[in-house]
Amino acid sequence: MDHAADAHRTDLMTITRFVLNEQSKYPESRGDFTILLSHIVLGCKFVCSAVNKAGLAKLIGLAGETNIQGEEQKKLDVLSNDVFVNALISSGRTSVLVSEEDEEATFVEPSHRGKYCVVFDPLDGSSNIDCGVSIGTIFGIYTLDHTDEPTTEDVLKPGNEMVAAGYCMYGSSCMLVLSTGTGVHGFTLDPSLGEFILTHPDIKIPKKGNIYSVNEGNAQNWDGPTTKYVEKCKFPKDGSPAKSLRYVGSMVADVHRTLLYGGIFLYPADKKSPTGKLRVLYEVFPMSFLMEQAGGQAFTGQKRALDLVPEKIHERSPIFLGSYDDVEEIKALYAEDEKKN
Ligand code: FDP
Repeated sequence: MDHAADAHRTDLMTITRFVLNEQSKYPESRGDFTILLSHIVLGCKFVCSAVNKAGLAKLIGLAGETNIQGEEQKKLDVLSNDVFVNALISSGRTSVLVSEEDEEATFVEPSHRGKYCVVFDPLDGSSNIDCGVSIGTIFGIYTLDHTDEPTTEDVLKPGNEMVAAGYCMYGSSCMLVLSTGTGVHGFTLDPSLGEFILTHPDIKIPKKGNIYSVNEGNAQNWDGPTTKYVEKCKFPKDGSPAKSLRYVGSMVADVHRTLLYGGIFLYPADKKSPTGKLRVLYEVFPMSFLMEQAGGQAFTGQKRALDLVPEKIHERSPIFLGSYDDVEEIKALYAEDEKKN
């Protein structure tokens, strides 16, 4: 009998046990983060279940509303947003919530307030819902550093001040990837137990990868460094093999693959969208936080992504993230371009 394998099967490291273990390293901790996380986990399980039965339950299709970015909202987006807002408020551990689906930040009633601010995209990649492709929830967590009335300033902070970030991918399996600033850990939902189990401890992104991931349909509008970089991926002049292209069009899925296999994910600025498409607070920051914690890098075309200081809650930024060496290459091209201009 393989005792080690048996112990692995019977001594399960659930996400709650994992976070409690982490918490025990900080004697002053009162368990607030564990409680907050358990509410986020609940939201993820609910959305996972809704995504899985979307076709059956007629949740696919438009909800008949448009969100603040002018995009059509899907029924599942609306449902996911409601689920997360309710779960986060009822945790009693949050004061400010910023959701991709809500124009304004939500300020929690004083009776339910706590010391965290959560920024999130409840269902990212919504154009992929109707065809059953992987989608996900992305979140980032800040601490409230005062006891005055909370304001949006409490979340208009650089990503390097986040205390935790993660995403849940609703794919062939449901996986929650989390960092509390001490590495990146992946948990897979065991549907029979209804628990996220640690399956990918201490994820490290390969130093260099052989995949690039970008919407090449926008190529005619790219700037010089992005165009040169993608050209290098396809026609390398140093004798290295050409990179493979993989693009799901769902940030969580594209970033998840990049984290596990290495390579680079880019959503650059272009002439039509000079500030890029992806949102700083709940797309760029959490994914950049995870990339850095896994040993990779995240760059905006100008600076380290986590050093951006957003001025608006729905601000956008170009983003290049992934394997350390691959991001170094794009950084060098932007530096060269800056010297010329
Ligand atoms: P979606 O529009 O389907 O919601 O920001 C949202 C996002 O998806 C990301 O998940 C994804 O990486 C990106 O937009 C895809 O954009 P393009 O369709 O322009 O490639």
